Amino acid sequence: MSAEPMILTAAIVGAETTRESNPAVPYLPSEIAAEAVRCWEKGASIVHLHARRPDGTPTQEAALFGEAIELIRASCDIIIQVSTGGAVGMSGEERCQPLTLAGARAPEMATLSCGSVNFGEEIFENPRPLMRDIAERIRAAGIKPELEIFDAGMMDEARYLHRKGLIDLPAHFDFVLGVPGALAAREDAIDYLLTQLPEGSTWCVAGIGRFELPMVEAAARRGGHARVGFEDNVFLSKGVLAKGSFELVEAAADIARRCGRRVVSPCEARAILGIPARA
Ligand code: KMH
Ligand code: ZN
Repeated sequence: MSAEPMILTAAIVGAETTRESNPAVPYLPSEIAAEAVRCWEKGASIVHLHARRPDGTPTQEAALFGEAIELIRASCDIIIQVSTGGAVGMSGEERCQPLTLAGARAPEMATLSCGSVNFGEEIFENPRPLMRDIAERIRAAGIKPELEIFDAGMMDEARYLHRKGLIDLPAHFDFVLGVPGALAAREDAIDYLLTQLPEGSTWCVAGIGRFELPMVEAAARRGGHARVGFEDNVFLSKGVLAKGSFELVEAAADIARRCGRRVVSPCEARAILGIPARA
């Protein structure tokens, strides 16, 4: 019997990590695209995208996402997932700009945060009207959502969105664990969230900071998928900066294989997630 497939997502930019914490954080579309391709070479089948201005400040400007997406697609078939979370303090309108991209620049997936949460010393605001609005826009664009779960009650909010007819279930969930102020990166947190997972759903874990790689192993052992990259963590090991998110993808792929999992291609990941195949 062949090993159970495992999808690796590379979150290579984010909105918070800067070159002060790791000089290899990509800012320009060309840098973002080159890093996405390196991650694909190491086994990532999804890239989770944010955008930056040349000075590193976060932006959700569609043109910058579009430029990066075109460059990525010129080199590989990795699944493109855009952020609708953006950065703390952005308006809903601002956050949703990448959903307007069409044709060769259209994303295949987009994140949908399932509630507000303390985010370090700040608040990542996702009041219900905004959450419903973003869900509606993702649906209208024909994009597969990834439901971002930062805290336990967000599993209930996912079901609320389903009752409102705004998302389909089963769905794909991302448990983002270890954000200061939110649900901790602990194995028992994953186990609880799994008791709340709608039947037939797929799930991924993104561990923040030093919990990133341990959470890959926890997910691998439980049949889940995993996300790594500079958005969540910039260290390969204690005190050792990663040269790029690609090194974290490589480490995650090693962990997956050691746990008896098979790291899948974007093509197989599309089939698992119910995303149409690309020509
Ligand atoms: N930057 C965080 C405030 C997402 O991409 O959907 C939100 C975030 C979530 O990164
Ligand atoms: Zn993000």
